Amino acid sequence: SMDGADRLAQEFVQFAVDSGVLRFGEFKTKAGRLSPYFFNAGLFDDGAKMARLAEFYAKAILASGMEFDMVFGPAYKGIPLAATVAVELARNGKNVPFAYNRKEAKDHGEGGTLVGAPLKGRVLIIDDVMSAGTAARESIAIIKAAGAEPYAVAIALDRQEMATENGQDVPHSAVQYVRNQLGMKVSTIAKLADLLLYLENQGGDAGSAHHERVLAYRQRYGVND
Ligand code: OMP
Repeated sequence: SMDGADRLAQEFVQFAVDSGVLRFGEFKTKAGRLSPYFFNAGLFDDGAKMARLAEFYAKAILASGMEFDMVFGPAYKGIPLAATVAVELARNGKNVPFAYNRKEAKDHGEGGTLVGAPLKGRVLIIDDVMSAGTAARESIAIIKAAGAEPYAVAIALDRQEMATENGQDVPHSAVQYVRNQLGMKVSTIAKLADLLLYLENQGGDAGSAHHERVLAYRQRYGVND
């Protein structure tokens, strides 16, 4: 039988499919891989969907038991995520400071590239997807440069595929690297394995065709859990 995390993951995959966020077809990933599925968090594009998305993040974060002093949203997609998750955490009794970065430094007014609460203590990075790990590395560098501790990462989807280092595939995922090499905590709502289980339970011709293609992709680029 399913535990709470598995059930939350299945509900989330269904929500992402219903919202058009999780799609099947042919997509090129940032690392240049041809993927049979793509998760575009930018398509959680109304208030109700954002609220529900934030609930999923907050549940996964609170269930993980990770302790943190503040949240950080990397520009651009991490900004609304971290903002809405901070709201949801506060509604659940955990009100923490919130910050985000700009992509370009401002040369007037308040200046600088960081906005919101000063980066300090144990920082929880909130982002959408981890594939090869490029985005996570950038956030970690920003937090360290500010003298704070990159403590944890919360993402919606762990694609569980090989990270890249200097353009080369390596035999571990970005999530595994962040956990094992950097010693950070990672909270995920769903992962590739949950997506495969979802497709398996879908049945039908479309469901099994998608399942087959996603399995083939995992054979080529996936890592073991
Ligand atoms: P990495 O920085 O390589 O870990 O890839 C994560 C980023 O890839 C995300 O922040 C997105 O910009 C993008 N992405 C998705 O949003 N959804 C996917 O399903 C796959 C990717 C991707 O390009 O790998």
